[in-house]
Amino acid sequence: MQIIEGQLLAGDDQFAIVVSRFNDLITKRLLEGAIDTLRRHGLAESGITVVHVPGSFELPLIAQRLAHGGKFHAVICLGAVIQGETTHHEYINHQMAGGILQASLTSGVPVSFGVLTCQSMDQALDRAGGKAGNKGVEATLAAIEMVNVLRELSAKGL
Ligand code: INI
Repeated sequence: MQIIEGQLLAGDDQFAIVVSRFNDLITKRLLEGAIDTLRRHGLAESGITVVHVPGSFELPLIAQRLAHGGKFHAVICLGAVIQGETTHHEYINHQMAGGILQASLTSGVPVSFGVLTCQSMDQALDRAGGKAGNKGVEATLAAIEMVNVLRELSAKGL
């Protein structure tokens, strides 16, 4: 039996973080969590690039460009979509999530999904460093692990 796992070491890799300005009370906290997690897992400052975009709807285009550019080992997308009185959020969520996945699948580069999709600001605060953790940390750990899973697969010729 062979078991392949990715270590949680960021080492000399290059990570891009794409973060939405919309709901920046929340996204600033996601960004802090993401940067702190990269540092704690051994990444040098020179390995971190942060790109700001207006809203979550804009995340896929920039993620796709960065993932296809050949400079980054992974891209971390951060945003917060909070339900309003209309169905606007549904259109953003579906297209944005699909676009982020597409950026990853078409490039072969891990693009992680650190976007909160909540019913209220309180739910978002809970998930941006509050009692339910920090989605930015979670998405960053997933990105680090995926970089290393892909590296392990390549090392084994798989
Ligand atoms: N963008 C968000 O990131 N979160 C939201 O909650 C949100 N809402 O609710 O409208 C939002 N809208 C902006 C959107 O992402 C685009 O920036 C805008 O439509 C321009 O393309």
